Amino acid sequence: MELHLPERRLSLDRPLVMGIVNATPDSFFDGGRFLDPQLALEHGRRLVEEGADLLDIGAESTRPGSVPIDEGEELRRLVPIVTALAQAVSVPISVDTSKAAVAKAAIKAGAVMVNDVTALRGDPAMADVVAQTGVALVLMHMQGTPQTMQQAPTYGDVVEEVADFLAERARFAMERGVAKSRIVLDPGIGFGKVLTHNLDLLAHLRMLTALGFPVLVGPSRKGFIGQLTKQSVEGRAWGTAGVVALAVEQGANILRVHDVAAMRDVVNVATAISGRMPASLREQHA
Ligand code: HH2
Repeated sequence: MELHLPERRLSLDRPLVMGIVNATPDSFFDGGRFLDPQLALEHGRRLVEEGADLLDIGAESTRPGSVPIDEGEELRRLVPIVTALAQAVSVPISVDTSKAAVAKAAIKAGAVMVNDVTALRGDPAMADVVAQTGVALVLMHMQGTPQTMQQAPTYGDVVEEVADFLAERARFAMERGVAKSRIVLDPGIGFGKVLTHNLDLLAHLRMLTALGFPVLVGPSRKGFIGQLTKQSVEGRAWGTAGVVALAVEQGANILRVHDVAAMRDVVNVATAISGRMPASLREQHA
């Protein structure tokens, strides 16, 4: 399987690690650390040195209860960082935004993927921006909005509902001109889900990979890991490692994480054991 980007194809023969760069004052883990473009640039560079296959740059927190920011502020935070990182690193750059104008400016600055946590429901102009520029697109499931999503999330069968939603959003994107080879699906761990919803989705990730699109999973240091381990955000790397290993075993293609060096190792080991190591690498180790 390959993911098509504007000027290159990204092989999905092995699972990829996407490193997170949050240029926000309020993200739940790294808020305030990389708001300064120079610090964000250094952080992104470090993540690539640690083995990130892609970077995801966001300027608006979507943690539960977060306050939306306006377009001007998002552009001010994001564009300098995308510009600097696109020149500094050779891995593809994704932008975590739901606003078409922000996506457009970030693509002009060098981004080749749009990570839209609203799955094209947030801004009616987003589908055209993605289709016309030929960038890749992450469609994520979320019940409600970040402001309200954790108040009382309810599902009949969470796995079936998320799979149906993602299949419908992929159809919508394709109707609007986004090529199938550019679409990635994401169950949206922690977005309008209680602990059991997250666990059901992670245990049945195969139901999502069966839809025929690459699957991205973003469990990094999230609240459900805190519930299971009783750890604060700072102490959730090991819990994240557990999720990442099992997600690889279940067929996940892209793991979105804060701790690239550690999760690179977790992904490599889980990839080998689950029989997903590319043939060329297997031969080297034979
Ligand atoms: N999770 C977060 C943000 N963006 N995008 C996708 N596709 N999937 C995810 O699971 C996902 C996402 C939340 O994590 P983080 O960016 O660390 O926090 P914040 O939203 O507070 O900036």
